[in-house]
Amino acid sequence: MKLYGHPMSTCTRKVLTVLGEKGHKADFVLVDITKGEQKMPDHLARQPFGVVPALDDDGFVLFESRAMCRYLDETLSGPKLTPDNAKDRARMEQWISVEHSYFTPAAMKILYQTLFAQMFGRPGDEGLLKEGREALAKPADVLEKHFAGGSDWLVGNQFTIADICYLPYIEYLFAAGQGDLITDRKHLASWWNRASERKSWRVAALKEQA
Ligand SMILES: N[C@@H](CCC(=O)N[C@@H](CS)C(=O)NCC(=O)O)C(=O)O
Repeated sequence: MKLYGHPMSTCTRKVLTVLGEKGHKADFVLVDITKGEQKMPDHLARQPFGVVPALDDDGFVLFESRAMCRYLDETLSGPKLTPDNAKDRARMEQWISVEHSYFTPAAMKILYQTLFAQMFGRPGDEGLLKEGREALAKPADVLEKHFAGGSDWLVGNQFTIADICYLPYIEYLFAAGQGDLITDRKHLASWWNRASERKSWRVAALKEQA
């Protein structure tokens, strides 16, 4: 199995974390997004939108990181990252949808005006940063309320794909000096501490890739 990606890519890291949880490895093929390799014809044949990651499982080629996470969980041996019963599975999907629809767009808005602005050597726009922070407050409050109810993870006591989907964006919020959005919410912060200590995540995260 081959995973085409980049170690700094949030979406690649989700897939690496799932692989780590399952106790499997894929052959990692670097697509250097800093050099535009994701827009080259050979990669576009795997990922028509010209982004990373892409997965090739013995000729079965898949794009979209969340689809890869579900596919790998279902097909690989190892601990299950998806609940068995319908209600819990629906809850997992609910939290993945919250991540995709509300949390990540707001986080990316913040990151473009902070971390990524610094990387590209341009100043961040304070107004857009404020908008991003305001937008992130709502899903962060919803998560805080959920964890205040006593659950260790997003779906009761089972660590699932839903927990994994948030990790790369939160790691970058801290790297961007915006970690107060998490630490100001003590139950969300406790979950982050638990989740980010998992070996699978630590291996996938930037600091361990360097
Ligand atoms: N919906 C896609 C998003 C993939 C994505 O945005 N990848 C980023 C890195 S995390 C990328 O390749 N950026 C380079 C570019 O936009 O050219 C997925 O989940 O796989």
